[in-house]
Amino acid sequence: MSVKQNPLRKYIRDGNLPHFFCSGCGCGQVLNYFLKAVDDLDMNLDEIVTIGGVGCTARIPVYLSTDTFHGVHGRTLAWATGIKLYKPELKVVIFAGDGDLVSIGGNHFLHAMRRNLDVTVILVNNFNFAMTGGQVAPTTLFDSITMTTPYGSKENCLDICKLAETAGATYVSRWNTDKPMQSVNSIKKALQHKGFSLVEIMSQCPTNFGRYSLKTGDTKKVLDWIVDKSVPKAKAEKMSNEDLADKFVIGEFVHTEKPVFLGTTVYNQDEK
Ligand SMILES: Cc1ncc(C[n+]2csc(CCOP(=O)(O)OP(=O)(O)O)c2C)c(N)n1
Repeated sequence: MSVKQNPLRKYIRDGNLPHFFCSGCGCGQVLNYFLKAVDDLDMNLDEIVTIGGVGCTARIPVYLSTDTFHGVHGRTLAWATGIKLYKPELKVVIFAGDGDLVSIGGNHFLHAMRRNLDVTVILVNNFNFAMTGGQVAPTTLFDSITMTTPYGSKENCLDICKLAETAGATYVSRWNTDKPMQSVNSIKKALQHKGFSLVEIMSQCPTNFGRYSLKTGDTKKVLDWIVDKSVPKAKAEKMSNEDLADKFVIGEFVHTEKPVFLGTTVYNQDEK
């Protein structure tokens, strides 16, 4: 009996499987959505550079057959800026966890959006610092119990899409791992977009977020929690701020055009 191989397998870097994600983690789903988008758009992997900092999400590029930069925590946009200024023709895609992007990497994130740097950021928001064992993150909900907030977090949770909208990102959307088609479509739009694009995908982390905050390691229960809290944009527009306080609005928030940042001098290799 022959086993039919997943056609997206051709984009996976030889020799790097099995992956290191925990059972039930959403990072594999997000990797799959990205590859589906690349395949649908018939993109040439030689023209894509993928970047990850440090974290579970940041490890996604390690499995891809693209040129890949896997570096240090929170500095993905600094490398992306360098790569884009040197070779603007490359498509640069960052995979970042919420801690990587808006905690240690927050300042880079803010200024890359302000400049409208031409990169795509795929953010996996699992509401905690997962790789290091489930510490509180800027996306952790108020009063949530985490490994470092045993009495509940007393910090307000950051809405990353709202921040992106305010800071000047030109494509912004948010989905969850229960919305595969919407996620793939948004990644496709982001990859075709000229300017700073952000696709946030809320994702289940049963191992740490589930265990500490929801008192369950059951993947379905963690995903159900995310789905229950997700409100489509059209419905949210009719709800009060109070009712939306602990909800996550999903949908497309920004899709616009603005000049992109190319630095002051762009060297073309032929001109050197
Ligand atoms: C400069 C630096 N600070 C802290 C760490 C420790 N560290 C490694 S991964 C991580 C958290 C990752 O969380 P997040 O970015 O949300 O990604 P996730 O693992 O949840 O996907 C931290 C704090 C590090 N490796 N380098």
